[in-house]
Amino acid sequence: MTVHSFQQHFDEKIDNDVAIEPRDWMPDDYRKTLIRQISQHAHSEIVGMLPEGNWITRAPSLRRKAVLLAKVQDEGGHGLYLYSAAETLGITRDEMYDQLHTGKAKYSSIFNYPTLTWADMGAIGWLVDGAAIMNQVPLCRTSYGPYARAMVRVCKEESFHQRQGYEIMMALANGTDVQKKLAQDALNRWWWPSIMMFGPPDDNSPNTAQSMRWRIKRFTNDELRQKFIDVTVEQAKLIGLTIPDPDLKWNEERGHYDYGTIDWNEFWDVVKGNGPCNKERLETRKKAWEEGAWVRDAALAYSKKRKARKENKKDNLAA
Ligand code: BYC
Repeated sequence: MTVHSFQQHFDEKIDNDVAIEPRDWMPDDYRKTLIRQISQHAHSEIVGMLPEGNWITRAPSLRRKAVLLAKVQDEGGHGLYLYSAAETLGITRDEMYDQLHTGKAKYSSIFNYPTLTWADMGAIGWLVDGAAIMNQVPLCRTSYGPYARAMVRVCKEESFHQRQGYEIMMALANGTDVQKKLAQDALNRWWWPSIMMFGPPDDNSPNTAQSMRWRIKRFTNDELRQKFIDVTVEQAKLIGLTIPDPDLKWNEERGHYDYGTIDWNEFWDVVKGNGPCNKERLETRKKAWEEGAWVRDAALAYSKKRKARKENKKDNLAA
């Protein structure tokens, strides 16, 4: 086959919603885009463990502690499925970690904000995992097979995460005045960063058009943001909390909520590394990597020893 016919075959698969698999021919830029998106997604899951991990020892009851611990462990698992999916594209895990630690690879802006009170656990589950589900359910139909399959399990777990967050918010919103204030304060601080999670507006998103053509992305950033706002506003009403956006208004003609102006300067500032916790998050990940060196060395030494033992046995049998 010529490169031209490889390309044709690839295009036909994309057009007919046939998944692209690791051994299939794919354009270099398709591979590069997937490595970028999947590895950044994996990094987001791993860095995303930090803001909530910060509250495990301070959870208000044993039940809350067990649930939060399970959630944070799930995020670690999501990171691992995603690193594995990215590895099928020809990048190693060490290379991906290196890109994270040197600041070459991004991770979601949302995890550069601090978790100040217990109510932030509710807001993260409700809003951040809610936004993640909105973005990730369509990714179950993304064109690259290993990424799509990883997303199916991730979404099932994210759905539990979103509910546990909303349940925390509901309990606080129905609690004492102080608890209600904590819930409202958490919503005030997490609302705008959560709607920024969907990425820059479509007219300023360099990757969207091509990723939509390749069916890596099934909806644009603005489409997903709008869907999220429409469902979340109703959820806030249900528990008596107020979305901190005075311009939020139902638009009968569009059949959607209109919303206020997003501070994109803040978003780009956080993406460039100047958010409230960027340095701390990266330092924590680097420290974990350095302090885990002995575990990696021990695992490698053990596997080498096992291999040598197996080979010895084979030689003895052959002799
Ligand atoms: N933060 O052209 P665009 C989770 C970057 S984990 C930082 O629209 P694209 C969870 C973007 O990378 C949530 N950077 O890009 C975990 C690009 O820069 P590069 C993570 C952002 O890729 C634990 C530039 O801006 N989810 O849910 O077409 C607990 C231009 O953007 C952000 C995923 O990763 C951002 N928010 O669209 C709880 C989902 N947004 O790479 C929850 C998979 C944009 O060219 N990823 N940038 O240097 C995606 O769906 C897409 O990659 C995005 C961006 C929608 C995020």
